[in-house]
Amino acid sequence: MSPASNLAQSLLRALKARGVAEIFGIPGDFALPLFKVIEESKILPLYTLSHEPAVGFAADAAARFHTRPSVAAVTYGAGALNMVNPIAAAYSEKSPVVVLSGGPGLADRSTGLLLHHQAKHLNSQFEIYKEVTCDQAILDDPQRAPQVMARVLDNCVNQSRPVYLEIPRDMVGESCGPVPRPAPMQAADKDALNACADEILARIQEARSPVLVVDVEIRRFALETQVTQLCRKLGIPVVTTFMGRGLLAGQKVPFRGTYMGVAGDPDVTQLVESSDCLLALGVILSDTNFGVSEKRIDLRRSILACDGQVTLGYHTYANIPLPALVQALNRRLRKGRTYTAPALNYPRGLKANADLVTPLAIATAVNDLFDRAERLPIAADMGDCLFTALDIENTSLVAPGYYATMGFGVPAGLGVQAATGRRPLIMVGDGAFQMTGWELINCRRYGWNPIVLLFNNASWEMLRAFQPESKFNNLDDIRYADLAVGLGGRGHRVHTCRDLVKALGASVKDKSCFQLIEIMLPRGVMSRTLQRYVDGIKRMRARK
Ligand code: S1T
Ligand code: MG
Repeated sequence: MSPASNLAQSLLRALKARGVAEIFGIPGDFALPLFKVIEESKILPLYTLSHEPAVGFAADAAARFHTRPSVAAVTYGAGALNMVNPIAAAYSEKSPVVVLSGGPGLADRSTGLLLHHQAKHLNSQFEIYKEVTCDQAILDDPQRAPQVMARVLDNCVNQSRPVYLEIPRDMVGESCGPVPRPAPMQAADKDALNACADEILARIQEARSPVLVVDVEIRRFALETQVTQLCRKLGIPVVTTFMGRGLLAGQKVPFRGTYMGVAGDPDVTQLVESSDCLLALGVILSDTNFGVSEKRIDLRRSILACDGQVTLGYHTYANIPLPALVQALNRRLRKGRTYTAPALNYPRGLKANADLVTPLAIATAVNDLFDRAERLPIAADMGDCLFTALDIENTSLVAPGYYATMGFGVPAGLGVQAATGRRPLIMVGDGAFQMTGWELINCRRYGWNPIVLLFNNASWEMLRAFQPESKFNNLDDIRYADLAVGLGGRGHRVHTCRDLVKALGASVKDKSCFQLIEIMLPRGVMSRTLQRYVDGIKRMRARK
């Protein structure tokens, strides 16, 4: 238990005790007292950005890389309601973001006047955040606050989902007791856990072609080491989902690639869709993960371990947390089958010639860069840049692979650098860059120097792929590279593979500021994965 302090200090200490390492935020009058304590207490570093969506995306990406919560602090109404979309993405993709919002004080609530920043009711914001968080509270009672904070923050950690805390501005300075220490996840029932683990291994033993599918919960609960061990012991083929891209990167496991149904590598699709026993660990059963499949996967023959339970065919074991299950499986297993995965052939060796750049050339150039220089963590936005990332060797990556919101890329990259100190590679389309690319103006203040690959096809190309006749998909060519200097960075506009290799080389060397590599792509040219994705969707729709 830590020394008594005011409510905001108790909250900051409780966040730190749960592994939080930074706060992203934009203040406002309802949040000024809170931000004053954040800045003056120095309990956690504060990074202010320029627009609330970016605050949410940065905190989300930081939480994903930390595998621990991060914080998005905003003001009431105009701030918090501007951040609902990123928090919805964090909810869907199981990212533990703590939303701190300043709020009207008791005095504000009793004037009888409608308050600035207020929507329909004074609690409209609280009600709205109920839809995108797993727990919420307004800290309007300093006596009860420590227990309430502990409950909400522990739910954030144990469910790996966003939570919402509103701090009325007149509560910030109230003296408040220390917050109880973090409470661990509810333990599984021993017998149920043993029965579940035994049944899983029996099914795998009986199966002709079992396959292990790994997804985001494995990262969220920091289980990659244990799952790597499990992969080696099981000795069966391993694939990630689209959302799980980047998992087990660099680990010596029988990794076959990323399952993407009709959009993916046909060998991987065949492997997964013909398996008679899929062990899916920590999966999100989403359309982007499993919906684009030629032959619907028979989930009755699958073992689904997610959301703290395990479903096998028609029955479910409740309250089996994934960490406990992976531990139980590892404890039972000695070295099992041996399975050697065929080497994965990622494109390499881009010719620095006058050929126009294509998405595949970008992936090839990045693989060459990672081989030559250093492997950078990737933050990708929604658009063909994300599908292009499938041709980049499996590396640590954050992207909105399921919720699929644009605007994630640039702020997420800033969040990754703030959280890890590592230089990120950001991949973003021109449409998405128009939404949150401006956040690069915050790099100089914090010494961030991302390398940004901007796919400039002057188009909402992913939409054009589905509806080519629509003119509204045409965007103007803004010459983004020319803007870079004004934003505090350096710009490179490239048309040919030679330009691209040169710009990447120069960018890796120049660590003094962000590098904006604007890659000109003709409309209608897309990555092979997006092409397969679009063709597959069209085929499936035509069949209906
Ligand atoms: N608004 C937001 C915030 N997120 C979205 N995903 C969309 C709208 C819909 C949408 C797409 S893909 C896409 C839009 C507008 C175009 C993306 O354009 P750009 O960033 O330039 O990338 P590219 O040209 O590679 O497609 C998905 C289907 O929902
Ligand atoms: Mg575009």
